[in-house]
Amino acid sequence: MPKQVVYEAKIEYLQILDENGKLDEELAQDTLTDEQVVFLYEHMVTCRHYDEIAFKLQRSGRMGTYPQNKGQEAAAAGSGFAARKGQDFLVPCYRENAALFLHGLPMQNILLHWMGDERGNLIPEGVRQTPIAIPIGTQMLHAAGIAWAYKIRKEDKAVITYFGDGATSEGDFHEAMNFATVMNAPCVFFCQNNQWAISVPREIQMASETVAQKALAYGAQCIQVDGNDLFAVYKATREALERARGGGGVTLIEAMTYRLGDHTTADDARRYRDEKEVEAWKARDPLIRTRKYLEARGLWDDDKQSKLEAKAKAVVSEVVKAAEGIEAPTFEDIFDHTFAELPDELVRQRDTGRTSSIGQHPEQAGLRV
Ligand SMILES: Cc1ncc(C[n+]2csc(CCOP(=O)(O)OP(=O)(O)O)c2C)c(N)n1
Ligand SMILES: [Mg+2]
Repeated sequence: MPKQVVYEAKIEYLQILDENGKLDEELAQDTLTDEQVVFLYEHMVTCRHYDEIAFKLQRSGRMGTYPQNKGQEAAAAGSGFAARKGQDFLVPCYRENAALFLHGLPMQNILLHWMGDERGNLIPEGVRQTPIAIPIGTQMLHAAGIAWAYKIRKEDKAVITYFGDGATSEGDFHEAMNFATVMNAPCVFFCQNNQWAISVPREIQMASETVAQKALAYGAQCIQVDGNDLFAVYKATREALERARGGGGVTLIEAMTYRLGDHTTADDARRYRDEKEVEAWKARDPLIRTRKYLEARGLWDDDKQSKLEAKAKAVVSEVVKAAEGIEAPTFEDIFDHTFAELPDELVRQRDTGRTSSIGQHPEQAGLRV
């Protein structure tokens, strides 16, 4: 008997707004309105300014490390905009500021986080997102669990989780994909493939040609999109979320983008990255592309740009003031946010400022037991 083909697949790539700001009108139908594109452009410019200021805060010793989002704003903003605020749940990594702010995270929270202040991780009531995740990959498991809970509760909601290309080489990614697909949980996996995992380029980190195809092994749907194209990102994400909410399964979206900055402020990408590659991607900058599109439609000009930049400056300056102006944390704060009822041992630690849990005998430390 001749061999048979038991599985065949193709991966689609979606681009709607090309690098010159030209739109494919047919594909763009039923996507973003002019008003929405203007709104998202303004948001992306504000986020870019925020990113630059965060970088300066670190350089001037006013903040710890910071991972710049620069270059990836369309991937974050377009996908975040496709999720329904206050309903769908965002489970981020650390390069999705634009999505998190769209869903109501106060902008100072991210600065506080990187200033080492735990209050930056306090998500306000009603804002549906987890704090940013620095351990690579862990958040995807949380996303699969949240999505499963939505399914069990029969809630008409979906989850979108963000991660990088490097994270798909972690076991957590595979476990989360397997769990979400087996449970048919309403979960969208959004990979920001920015081509690098610190100093490791995609091609020496994985042997698969695309990240998207990893979905096939788990029975998920997948698509690769131009991650610097607001329209493509928005369309693919909205469709994936709608499908997920309707019980239609899990989707892995691979957004092709680029990290224009260093990995973090602790890195110097010039040591391992070819400047020509960076220059090529600068030409695909999502902000430049979106602006070209708006200008061609008569919706944007230099005057609007300078007004926007002034506004972005003012907004970010207030945010920095809020982050730096917050009262100093108290010693007791570290006991406050984990337990509903503090165990006796921790009550003792809080009240005495001393521990007996690392080998100190309470009596030696002069503590009451
Ligand atoms: C579990 C774990 N292993 C290693 C690290 C160190 N680390 C921080 S970022 C990073 C690379 C992540 O690359 P990618 O997933 O592509 O995200 P990107 O930073 O490019 O957005 C690594 C290995 C970590 N934070 N957590
Ligand atoms: Mg990466």
